[in-house]
Amino acid sequence: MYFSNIPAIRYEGPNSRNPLAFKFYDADRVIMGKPMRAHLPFAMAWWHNMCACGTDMFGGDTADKSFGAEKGTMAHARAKVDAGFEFMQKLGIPYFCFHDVDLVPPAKDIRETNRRLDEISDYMLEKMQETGIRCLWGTANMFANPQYMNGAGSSNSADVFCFAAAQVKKALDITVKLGGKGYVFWGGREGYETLLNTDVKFELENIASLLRMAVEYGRKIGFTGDFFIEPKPKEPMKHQYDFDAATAIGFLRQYGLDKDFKLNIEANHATLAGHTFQHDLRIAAINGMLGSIDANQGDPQLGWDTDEFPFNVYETTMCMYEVLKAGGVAGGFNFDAKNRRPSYTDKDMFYAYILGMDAFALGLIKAAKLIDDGRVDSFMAERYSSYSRGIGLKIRSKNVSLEELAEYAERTGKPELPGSGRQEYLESIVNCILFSE
Ligand code: XLS
Ligand code: NI
Ligand code: NI
Repeated sequence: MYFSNIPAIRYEGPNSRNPLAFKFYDADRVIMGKPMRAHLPFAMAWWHNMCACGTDMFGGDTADKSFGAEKGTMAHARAKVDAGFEFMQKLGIPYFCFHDVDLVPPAKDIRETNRRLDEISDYMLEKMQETGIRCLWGTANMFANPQYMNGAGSSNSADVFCFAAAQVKKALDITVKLGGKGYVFWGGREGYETLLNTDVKFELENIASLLRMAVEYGRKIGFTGDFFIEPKPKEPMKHQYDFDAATAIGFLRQYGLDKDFKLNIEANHATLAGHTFQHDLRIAAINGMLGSIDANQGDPQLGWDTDEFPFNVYETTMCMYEVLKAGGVAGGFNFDAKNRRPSYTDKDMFYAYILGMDAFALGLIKAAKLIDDGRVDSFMAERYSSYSRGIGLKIRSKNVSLEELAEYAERTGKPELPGSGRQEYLESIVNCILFSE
């Protein structure tokens, strides 16, 4: 036991003062016909929770995640598995997500790294069978190794491209072995710093080739889940190709990848793109591409991917509103989030997940109320009601020409103003729902 001072975390309700209890996440509570656990398939991100120790650009580790073993060894890799499963069990988290390099220390030789991955995934499978915890998605880290300085699929080096292919192949093998529901491509360094040295079209074509080969190989070895692109506009590169949901969807369609891919939308990435989290969720959903969610939040005062645990209930409410409207997500809610650097103790790891899971549970409760209340939805329906009759209906049924519309306009004269948007009224409804029982 690595967290022997931490009990299993239970639901105690909003009045509980016990920091090691859920205040809102009540797994069995039924909301809109489904228990919370079914609405909110949470996942633990291996990299932040089991690996990241608080190092930043100005200083080293604050947290100790050696779990009693020497770092960089297979004993440490196994200790992380033990600690990770204990952590997820204590919180009732049903899934995990991983990068290849989160699981084992990479060796100098890729064959040895792959052997280590085989070994650790055998051990993980045992733990999965024992606990019932499952894999949400896997991915390959193709951004940390210096060889990826110019990207993986977008690299100017064909040899680097091959190495990336080898990594994707192995990460897919391990994902399939662990029964992962999805496979993610976050284009870590798929982007550029300057157009003076970058052939954008060439790089985009190469990325598409890598993705197509991944789909072909994945299907061949029996992967039936979704592939995901995780859009992000910047960081580490100045320009990243998968800027936002709309851009990624355009790319997938252009290269015929849209049948196999959906999107993994991360809150902090949407806000870095100058959108709200809700915006990117909506764009993904209306295109049938809302696959999975990286649950975190950014900081409006900081311009980078701070990957904070979600705390802002307005945001989680609007997220869950989109998710409920979309009929749920096929994937899950992966806490791609890390403790703040000064929150470095074991307890903080639990507090962070309790905060995040509660923030989403509260978001779910409030979003269901918003839908049930109906005022926002009925205002929206009313707002477009001129299209449900007469000339509007003709426009909707695409059963009219430009000439006919022009004639109609001349006949009716100047149109009336379109009706108030009532934004402040709607915002006050949201506040009433958020801050009443
Ligand atoms: C980084 C990304 C990363 C992906 C997985 O900003 O969010 O953590 O989710 O590679
Ligand atoms: Ni991120
Ligand atoms: Ni992410």
